[in-house]
Parts: sequence; structure tokens; C-alpha cells
Amino acid sequence: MGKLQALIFDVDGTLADTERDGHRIAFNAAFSDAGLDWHWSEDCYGDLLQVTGGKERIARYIDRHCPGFVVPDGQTRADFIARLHQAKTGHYVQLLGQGHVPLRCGVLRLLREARAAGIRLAIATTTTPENVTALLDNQCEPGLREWFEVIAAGDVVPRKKPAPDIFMRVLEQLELEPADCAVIEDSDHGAAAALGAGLETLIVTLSHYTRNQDFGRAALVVDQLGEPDAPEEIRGGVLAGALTTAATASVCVDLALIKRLHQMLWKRFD
Ligand code: XBP
Ligand code: MG
Repeated sequence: MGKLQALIFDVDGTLADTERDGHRIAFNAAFSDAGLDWHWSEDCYGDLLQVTGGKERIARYIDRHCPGFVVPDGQTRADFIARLHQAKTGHYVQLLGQGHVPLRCGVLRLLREARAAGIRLAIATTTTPENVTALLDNQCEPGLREWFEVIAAGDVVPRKKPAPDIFMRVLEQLELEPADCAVIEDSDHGAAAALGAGLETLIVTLSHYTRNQDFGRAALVVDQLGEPDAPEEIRGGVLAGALTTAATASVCVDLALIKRLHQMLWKRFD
């Protein structure tokens, strides 16, 4: 038990920093198309990110910020939100199609390295499936989406992160145990979801909106995965001390490092 066999990636904030200049812009464009005078500023969107899932985020906004809001004639509230969200997805996919949302530093390197070593790849995300494929299809890496054996996204589970459901679904589809996998996440809700599914080998790469969140139970916290010639300062995590020497407090998150973390963690529980 405990041999690393798969890497499970979150998408938003982890594969790419998509929230502020991607999802937020698409929500605002959909509001404008619908004739709504709603506008989500950077700060307002940061608060709304406490709710995972775009439809759930719109519902929270209505509840908190639009007390007198009445859904247009003939629509249920759920239908109205679903339509508005569908329009948002259209805008988001179009935005990704313009190719301006790159993968984060070190992501492609780590994916290539994992593939070459026969490590299986999977995705566990709250976002809509189309958003994932559009992100992967608009990188300069043909066939990138096929690298992922499992893409579990959006409404395929009834409870979104921080519930563990999406990670449990990935484990089920991979037919693996938590002790076989490592997770890369960027948010406290994502971290809670992974840990709730028993996935202890959790590496957090901080993103725009998650810099000040608490990741005390993650194995390792860094700003980004980094590159061999540009290692990253360690920001925290339960194994940070084991990786920090008098000479260095920087790492490049490569497969060797993830295996090392994985071994340290799972030996403790043997
Ligand atoms: C990401 C999300 C998503 C996106 C929007 O969370 O919460 O809802 O913000 O996507 P995580 P949709 O990175 O933890 O998975 O609008 O398609 O829901
Ligand atoms: Mg995320």
C-alpha cells in the first residue's frame, strides 16, 4: 500500500489562474447580456468564491445582494439561474478560445514527467466539464485532454467541494485508494475536499484569491510548482520542516519530490 500511482489535479486556480480574469469576466458578460445591472468586482467575486460552483454562486449573490429581485415571468428561480449560467459558460469558453489563459508555471512539466513515468492523471473539479476541455484544448499541447484518464467535473456529484464527493468519484473511477494518489489543489475548499476523501498527499499551489487561506493540513504549500531552474519558496505544510535545510527552503515540485512526500506521509500511517 502507498505506492504513488496517480496525480489528481484541481482546475480553477491550480492548472490555471482562471477566476479573476476568466470566470468573473464571463459572469459579468452574461449579466450584461441578460439586461441585469449586476457587476462582480474583484473583491465582490473574492467573497463569492466562498461558494463553489457558478450556479450556486449566482444563487448566493441573489440572496445576499438583491433582496427585491424577482425572477422574470414564466421561469422558476432554478431555470433562471441555469440559463444565466449557461450563457456564462458560453462566454468563458469563448474567452479560453482566445488562448489568453495559460497553464500555471510547472504544470505542463509535471504532467509530462508523470506521463513519462507511467503515473496516471485525473481531474477533480467543481467547474463545468466544457470549461475543462476548453482550457486543455487551448494550450499549445495537442491531445492534452486525453492525457487525463478521468475528468470528474461539475454536477456529476450532488455535493460540490468542500464535500469530498468529487475526489471520491475520481478514486472510484481510477479504482485506486487514497494511499495510491497525490492531489494538487489551490483553495481551502479544495483542500478540505481532498483531505475529506482521505487524500493526505496534498500539495497546495496558492492562487490569486487563496493566498491568505489556511492550509495547515496540507503536506506542502508553495506559490507554484516552479521549474528546476526556478525553485519555489516553501510557504507551509505539515512536511515543510522535513524539506527545509539550513541551506535551502526552496523546492521544485517534481515527481521525485511528490513521491518523497507521499512516502513520508503514508509510512506514518502504516
Ligand atoms: C472552482 C469553482 C468553479 C468556477 C466556476 O472551484 O468554484 O465554480 O469558479 O465554474 P475548484 P462554473 O477550483 O475548487 O473546483 O461556473 O462552471 O461552475
Ligand atoms: Mg481551485
